[in-house]
Amino acid sequence: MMQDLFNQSPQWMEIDDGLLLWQPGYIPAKEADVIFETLFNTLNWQQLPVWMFGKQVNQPRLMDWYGDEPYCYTGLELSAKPIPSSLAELKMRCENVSGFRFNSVLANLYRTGEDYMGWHKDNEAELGEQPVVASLSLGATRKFSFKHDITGKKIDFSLSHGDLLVMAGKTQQYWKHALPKTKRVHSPRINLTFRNIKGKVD
Ligand SMILES: O=C(O)CCC(=O)C(=O)O
Ligand SMILES: [Mn+2]
Repeated sequence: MMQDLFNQSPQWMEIDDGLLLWQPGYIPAKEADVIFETLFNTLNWQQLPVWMFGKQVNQPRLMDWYGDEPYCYTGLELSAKPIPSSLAELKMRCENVSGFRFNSVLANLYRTGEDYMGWHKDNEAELGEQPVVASLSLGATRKFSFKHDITGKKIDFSLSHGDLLVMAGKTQQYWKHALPKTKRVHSPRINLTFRNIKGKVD
């Protein structure tokens, strides 16, 4: 928040083969409370099935999606649909602080610590060469982990209400990330990931 006030450029953090921007408390708590309530009550949360090891299973979380372009994510074909105003404003703020443009948002709702996201990369072809993903966290604090493909190095973040974490550079090429299960969390968390889907180039 201080960086906004003084209009300084944000502090990007270099990691081995990657680039992160972490802004804890980027959305002030009171405002984040209102955003959480609005999104919790108004988004079209669905538990979607995905194919895993030849079997159809329900994702261990709920999700919703909006974007200017279709997106093929974990085998799901998400069709284009306009970004609602509640998310468009947040998208603009993520663009302003990161200096990157986004045209879509994938929203995840983790109902309790039992909901999670396994190790993966956000590296679908539609995201281009060096995908930039801005992740905004609301609600319960959860651990978010990175693991380097070659060295096995791990970096853990504790993502709390209002925190922004932008992944850029080669992060999606060399690092997997995950939101592990935990028995310690009993309240919901919403995560918004803003992405830039490249349209079909004919
Ligand atoms: O919930 C999170 O913090 C991460 C979500 C994520 O990695 C994704 O949507 O691809
Ligand atoms: Mn991801």
